[in-house]
Amino acid sequence: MDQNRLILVLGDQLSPGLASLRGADRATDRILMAEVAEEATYVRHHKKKIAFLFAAMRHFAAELQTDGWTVTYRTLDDPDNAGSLAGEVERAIAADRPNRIVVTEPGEWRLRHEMNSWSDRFGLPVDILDDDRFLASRQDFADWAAGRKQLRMEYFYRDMRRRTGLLMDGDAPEGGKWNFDAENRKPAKADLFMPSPHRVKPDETTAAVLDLVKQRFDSHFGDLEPFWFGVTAVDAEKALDHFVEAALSSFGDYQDAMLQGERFLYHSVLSMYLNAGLLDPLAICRRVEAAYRDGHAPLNAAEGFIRQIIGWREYVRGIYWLKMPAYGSENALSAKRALPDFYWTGETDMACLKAAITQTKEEAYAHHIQRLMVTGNFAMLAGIDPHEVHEWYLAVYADAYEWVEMPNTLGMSQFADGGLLASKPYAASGNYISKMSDYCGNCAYDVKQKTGEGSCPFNALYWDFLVRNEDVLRGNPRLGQVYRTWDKMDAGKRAEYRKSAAATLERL
Ligand code: FAD
Ligand code: DLZ
Ligand code: SF4
Repeated sequence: MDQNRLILVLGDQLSPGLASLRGADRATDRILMAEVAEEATYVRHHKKKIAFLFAAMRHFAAELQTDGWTVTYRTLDDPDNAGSLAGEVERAIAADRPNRIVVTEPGEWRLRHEMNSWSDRFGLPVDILDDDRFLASRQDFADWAAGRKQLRMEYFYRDMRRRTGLLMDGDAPEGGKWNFDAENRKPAKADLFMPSPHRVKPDETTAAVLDLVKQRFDSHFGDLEPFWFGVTAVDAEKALDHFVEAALSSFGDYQDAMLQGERFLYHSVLSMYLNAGLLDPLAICRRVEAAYRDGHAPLNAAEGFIRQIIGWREYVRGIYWLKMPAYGSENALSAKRALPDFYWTGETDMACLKAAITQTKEEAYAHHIQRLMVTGNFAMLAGIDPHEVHEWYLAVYADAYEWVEMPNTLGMSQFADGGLLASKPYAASGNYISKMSDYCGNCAYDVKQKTGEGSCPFNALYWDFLVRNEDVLRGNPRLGQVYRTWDKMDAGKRAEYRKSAAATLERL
C-alpha cells in the first residue's frame, strides 16, 4: 500500500532537518501543525512566549509550503480547533485518512507519555523518532551515566568536547585546560556601549498573532509588547551574528555579572531560538569556535559559551530523560512554603528580586545568574515548595520547556534532587549579590547589616536555611567549613540570625 503519512510537527520542532521530515515524502505525506489551548495553558505561559511560538510556527509552516510540502495548519481561533494536539490529530485522520502517524519525540515527558496511547486510540501505527537535533541521544547519555557514582557535568562535557572536536588541540583541550570558569566571574560596570540583543519588527503574520494573544491570553503573566523577538531561522541567524560580533568577546568575563538596567549584558539571548529549533546547537558552537580561532574572541569566552551548549544544555536533557517521571516529584529538603505573590508582580522592596522579576515580566528573559542566584536562591533559602518554583520558571521564560527547565530548577537551583546535579546547594547571602551586581546600592535593605530591622533578608535566611536543613546538608563535605563557622558563632548572634529569618519568613 502507498504511504500516506501524517507528520505532526510540534511548536518547538521548527527545524527543516527534523528527523520526521527527513524521512517524509512531499508527494504523499501531509504535515500537521496546530496551535492548541492545551499546550498554551498546561502552565500559564508568559504572553511573549506564546506569541513567539505561534508566530514562529506560522512562519515555519509557510516556509514548508514554499518548499513543496502540504501543510495543514490549525490556528487557535479556528472555530473547529479541537483544543489539544491529540484532538487535532484525530481531526486530521478523519479528513485525510493517513495510514501512519510520524512524530519526532517531544521534549516533555508529559506529552511523550500521552503518545504511548495514540496508536490504540487512533487505530494506526505511530512512529516516534529520536530527536537528533541534540548532540547526545538519550541512549548516549544513559550509557555515559551507567555505573557512575556521580553524574558530574564536567566529565560529560569533556566527553562531548572529544566527540565533537570543538576547541581541541589533538587529544588535549585547547589552551591546556578544559574549563576557564575561574576567569569568568568579573563584576561589570555600566557601559554606554553595552550591546543589546538583535531586535525584529513584527511583520503582518506576527502582528496577527499578537492580536490573538491579546484577546485569548490577557490574564497570563507578562507584557506582550514591545515584542521584538525574531520568529524565523533567518532572524535567529541574524541574532547569532549580532551576538558573535558585539558581545561574545566579553561573554566569559562578565558571565556572572548583574547590573541594574542592563538586562542582557553580554549574554547571547539565543536560548528561545535554540529550544524552538530555529538554530542548530553544533552550528552555533562551530561559529563561536571559528571566532576564537580567527582572533575575534578570547578562549575563556568561547570555551565558556560552548560549555553551556554542548555541556550544560545536553547534560540537563540527559538527566531529565534518565530520571523522569520520578524526578518531577523530588523534594529532598521537604520545602513547603507557597511561592510569594511578588514573584508574579515584582512588588518587593528587595532591589535584586524586583529587578529580576520586573525584567522577567517585561522580557520573558532573565540571564542565568539572575535565575540561579536571585530568584532561585531566594526561593530555596525561604523554603518555597520546589514544585511551585518549577511551575513559575516553566511559565515565565520564553525559552522554557520542561526538559531544560526542570533539572535547572529542581536540581541546580533548589537542590530538590538531593545533590544529583549540584554537589552543594547554590545558596548565598547578600554578599554574593553585592559582589556580582550593583543592585544593593538602590535597595531598601543594607547588605552589610547581618540581622535586625533593615538588614538584607538574604543574610539571615542563608544561615537559617543551613540550620533548618542540617539533617540533609551537614554531612556534605563541601559545606563542612560553613557549618564549622556556624558552630563557632556566639549563641546570641545565632539567635539573632534565627529571629531575623523568622521575621522575613513571617512577612512572606
Ligand atoms: P547565554 O548565557 O548566552 O548562554 C548560551 C546558551 O547556553 C543558552 O542560550 C542556552 O542554550 C545554554 N545554556 C546556558 N546555561 C544553561 C543551563 N544551565 N542549562 C541549559 N542550557 C544552558 N535554560 C533554558 O533554555 N530554558 C529554561 O527553561 C531554563 N530554565 C532555567 C531555570 C533555572 C532555575 C536556571 C538556574 C537556569 C535555567 N536555564 C534555562 C538555563 C539558563 O539560565 C538559560 O539557558 C540562559 O539564561 C538563557 O539565556 P541566554 O540565551 O542569553 O544564555
Ligand atoms: C509551548 C507550546 C505552546 C505555548 N503552544 C503550542 C501549540 O499550540 N502547539 C504545539 O504544537 N506546541 C506548542 N508548544 C510547544 C509544546 O508545548 C512542546 O512541543 C512540548 O511541550 C514538548 O516539548
Ligand atoms: Fe538584594 Fe539584599 Fe542587595 Fe537588597 S541588599 S539588593 S535584598 S542582596
